[in-house]
Amino acid sequence: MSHQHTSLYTPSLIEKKWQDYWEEHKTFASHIDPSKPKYYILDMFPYPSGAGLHVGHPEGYTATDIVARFKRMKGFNVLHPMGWDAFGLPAERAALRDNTHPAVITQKNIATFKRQIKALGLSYDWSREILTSDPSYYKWTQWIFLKIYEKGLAYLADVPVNWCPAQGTVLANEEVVDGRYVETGDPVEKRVMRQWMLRITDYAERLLEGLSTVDWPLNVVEMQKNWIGKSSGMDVCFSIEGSAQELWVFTTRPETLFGVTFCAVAPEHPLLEEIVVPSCREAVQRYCQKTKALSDKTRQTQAGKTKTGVPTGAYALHPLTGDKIPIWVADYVRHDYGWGAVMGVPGHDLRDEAFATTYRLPLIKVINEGGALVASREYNGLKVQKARQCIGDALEKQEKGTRKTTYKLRDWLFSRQRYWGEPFPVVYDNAQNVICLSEKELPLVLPDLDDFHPTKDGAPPLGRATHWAHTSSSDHPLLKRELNTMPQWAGSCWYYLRYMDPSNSQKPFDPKNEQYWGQVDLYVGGLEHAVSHLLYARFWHKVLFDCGLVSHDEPFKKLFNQGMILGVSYRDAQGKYYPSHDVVEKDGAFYSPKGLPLTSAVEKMSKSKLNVTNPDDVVKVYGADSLRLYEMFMGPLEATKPWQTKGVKGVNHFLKRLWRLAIDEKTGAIASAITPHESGRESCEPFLLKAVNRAIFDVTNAIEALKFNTAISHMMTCLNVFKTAPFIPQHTFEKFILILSPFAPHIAEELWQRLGHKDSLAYHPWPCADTAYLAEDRLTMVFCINGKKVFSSPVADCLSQEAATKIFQTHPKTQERLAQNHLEKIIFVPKKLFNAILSPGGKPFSSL
Ligand code: ANZ
Repeated sequence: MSHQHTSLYTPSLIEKKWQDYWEEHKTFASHIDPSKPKYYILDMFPYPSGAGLHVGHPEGYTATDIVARFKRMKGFNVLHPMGWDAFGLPAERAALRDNTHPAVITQKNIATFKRQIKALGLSYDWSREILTSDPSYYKWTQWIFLKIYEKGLAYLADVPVNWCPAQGTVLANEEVVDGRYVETGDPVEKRVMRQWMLRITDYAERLLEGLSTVDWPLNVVEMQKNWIGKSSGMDVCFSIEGSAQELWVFTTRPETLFGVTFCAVAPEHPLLEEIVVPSCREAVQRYCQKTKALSDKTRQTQAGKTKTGVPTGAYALHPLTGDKIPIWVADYVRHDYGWGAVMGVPGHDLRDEAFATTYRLPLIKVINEGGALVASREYNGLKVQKARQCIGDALEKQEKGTRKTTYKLRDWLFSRQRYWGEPFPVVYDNAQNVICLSEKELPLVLPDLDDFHPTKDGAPPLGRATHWAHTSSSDHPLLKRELNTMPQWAGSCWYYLRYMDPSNSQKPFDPKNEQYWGQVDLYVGGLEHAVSHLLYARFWHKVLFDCGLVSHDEPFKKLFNQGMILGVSYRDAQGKYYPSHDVVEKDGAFYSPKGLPLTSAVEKMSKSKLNVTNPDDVVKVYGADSLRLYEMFMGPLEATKPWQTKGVKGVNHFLKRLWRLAIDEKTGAIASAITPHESGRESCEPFLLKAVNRAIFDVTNAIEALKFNTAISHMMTCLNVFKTAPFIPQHTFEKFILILSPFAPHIAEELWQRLGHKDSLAYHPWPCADTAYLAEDRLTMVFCINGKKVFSSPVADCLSQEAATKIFQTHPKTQERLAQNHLEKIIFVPKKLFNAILSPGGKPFSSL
């Protein structure tokens, strides 16, 4: 017997068979086809790490694969590509650890990733595969950089940078959290260096506005808004008593101006030296020394902590009243925001209140509970909005203030002192002028380096490529190359565009292709990219839009974040971890093989906790279809949830039951319970039709809503009904196979073929639910007149009194009595009884 007719459910045989079939038939290759609507579905492409795929990858990939397969069956022309985000620090760090060249390690890791991904039966169009570290790709990353430069959006500047000594490079603000590099936790310090910067701040407003045109999770929209950090407010000027200097502050709440009881400046404030009075000088100096030594992080994360400060002895003059206001120096005032100074309003600002409480400064309420101004002279009684406007006008008129919008977003630091990245396509002449390479000089290929380690002093490692680093042209005998490289985010800023036309050697992509494929319709990936990648890519996209190179100004129409998959870890009292397969469970408690009691915890998967699940192992034992089903059945896609191998067994069991239902155990042919189309028996089984139509309806809706776990339970319910039937019309059974196919494509293709079909089901039209079978279960309601039954009628579960009255009123058996009698009242017992109390004479029922 050929393996095609294996009689037991053997994923290892059928899965490989179908993966080969799809590859050989190029089943998922996509081409521009104007006769079909397009659907572009994208995964955040992985950086191919040495660890290979973890179970978090297939979560998002399966979800997008289900949608891709579903949309094809729905008649869409689907673009569903995959590629590799290979440049950047993570790959280089791995190469350093392994003592291998990053190019070599990247190729090796990609091979593993690709093998693993292919083993999952994901329907990617592999002909569109891209690699960001390939010169044929980064040629165009360099080309886009030049476009950005031509638009005046890239510039060199001596800037304070986040210098990470451990990594030997600078980092972008987005890569630093709490004073540490987010990837490694290495501390980061401030340094001034000459760097390439991208003017993302020019796009702050549009990056904000665009968020209202996309269908993104609210939390991501919120995170981007916060990162951009727009505040509308005013710069307000306080004169300083006995000084020609002015103290400027930025406030978002000018209406609270009459509640100002102090001003505070940051320890770095430039005026401090000058305004501090002699008796306070020493204390101020000591205070400043102390706070400046603290990192930004400690200073800013003390939201709950007591605020500290010391008086300067100087006074500011209130811009509208001329009242004297003490000036303090305080560490909760940031030197890098606004003017590095605040007007303190303890009555309405929590930080100011905390400060005022500590130092017994007065607190004045200037807005009452009704939202109207008090203690604010001629502005008393005005509502907040109005007061903001009037006080703003007054300040502007007296030249004591100007309205202003500020953003927290800073320009994007775009140079790295690392090897494994895109070289900048520019050279410098003797006078340090920037000269752009011409298009025909691209790609500027990254030179091979034996020693690509970062240097101790921050000099870029490309300086070691001495031949490469110096060049010349007809006009310039001596040119120096830029030795910094681009950050790892560069390649991912436009990869979704390259997929549309991956092998174009003349252009990054043909406008025709871009016009056809348009926006990414659905983009799925982890929440860790909420700000960085998704902000950078939107920025580049808008620049490309302004260059007329793309037709939409937002790249990703709908975004969805998959939740994190956690692992269950077990450890003993000594803190030693045990792998789950060594753990013995007894009466709900866990023990080591030697009987030590263990505690279990649900945590991020990590090698050191021995709680990592490798998808390869799951596929080996249960098959890819079971892995896919389980990844989707664990819970809502967006939820954080723990991996449980028990659950894989559960969905595997579901597939085995399906197999046993369809396949004759002895022959491997279709079981006799699946009756062919011509048998004429199909109409006899309304409960099967009901079950399958309900499943089609519910699964369709669930996929559209990305609720894959509920889709699977609907299919389980349907299979349970099938199991009770003595026979299942092939027709009906096939519909089930079709709706299962996006989730478990291998078993679906196999059964489909054994049912006699020649072609893959990948483009078979998605079944349509017959709504006639969707009606609620019917009940029987008794209709009475004066307590005596007149007739009974089958009704829907949820029948209302109005609908029951209609049935009663139009029934032939009630017509005569209704015409002669008067309705007193109706007694309605939902689902059971309708009783009309009639009495002779009076108005006929119908006129009520
Ligand atoms: C007076 C006031 C009264 C304020 C009130 C708030 C509430 P966002 O919205 O984040 O832009 N501020 C200004 N510069 C600051 C600095 N360098 N360090 C710390 N705080 C600073 O915040 C703007 C508000 O933050 C400003 O509005 C100012 O306090 C404070 F009931 O002014 B406000």
